Amino acid sequence: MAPVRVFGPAMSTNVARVLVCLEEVGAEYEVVNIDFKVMEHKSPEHLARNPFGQMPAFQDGDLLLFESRAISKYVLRKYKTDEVDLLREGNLKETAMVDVWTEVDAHTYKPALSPIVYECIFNPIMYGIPTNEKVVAESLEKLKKVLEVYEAHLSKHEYLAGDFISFVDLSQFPSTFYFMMTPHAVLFDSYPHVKAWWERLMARPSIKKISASMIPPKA
Ligand code: GTB
Repeated sequence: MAPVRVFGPAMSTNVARVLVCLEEVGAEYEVVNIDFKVMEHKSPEHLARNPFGQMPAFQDGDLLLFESRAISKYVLRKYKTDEVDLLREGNLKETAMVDVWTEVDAHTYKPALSPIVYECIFNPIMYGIPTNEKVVAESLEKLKKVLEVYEAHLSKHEYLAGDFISFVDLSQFPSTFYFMMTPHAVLFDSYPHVKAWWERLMARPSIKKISASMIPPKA
């Protein structure tokens, strides 16, 4: 059977989210690069895969999907085994905690952290646009409030949804990885349980492998 296909560059955070899930479950997959710089994501071919002209898109036979969290969940369900169940769907309470922290990731953590990544990494390195320090300062204040909650939570649990690795931890890896490349990475030193959680994630073979292909190209 043909391997599943992921459309988009690994250096894109939403693509990396899907790739790390594919690695965790040991699936065979193919990455089809989509060239940002020539706006290939807005081409008719890519719009047929993702009508919003965004990355990633995903293909499994005649099934086409977009939205990285939905794709990741499809992957984790398709390749789930008794040993690897990263959505914890066999346990109602654990699934609920995965859902809670997936919402936190999408609506609280990422919105606080992403502007810092754009301003300090993507804009200056890829597009030669200088960092807007006002945006960074405002986002850092928001991020500190989020990290205070994470610190309290991770002082009681090894991972976000409980004492088990799950999709939500993997989901937060791509933007956190880029944040750790910014001059503001030292912020995590003030939150020792968050820092230890991050180090546990970075020790995973799946994350080591995908993060190696996430270095942004220079403008
Ligand atoms: N909710 C969607 C999902 O989770 O899949 C969001 C998808 C999304 O925003 N994808 C981005 C995209 O396609 C790429 S990942 N943006 C183009 C567009 O919206 O037109 C985020 C990203 C953006 C930019 C860089 N960069 O400059 O290097 C890297 C990563």
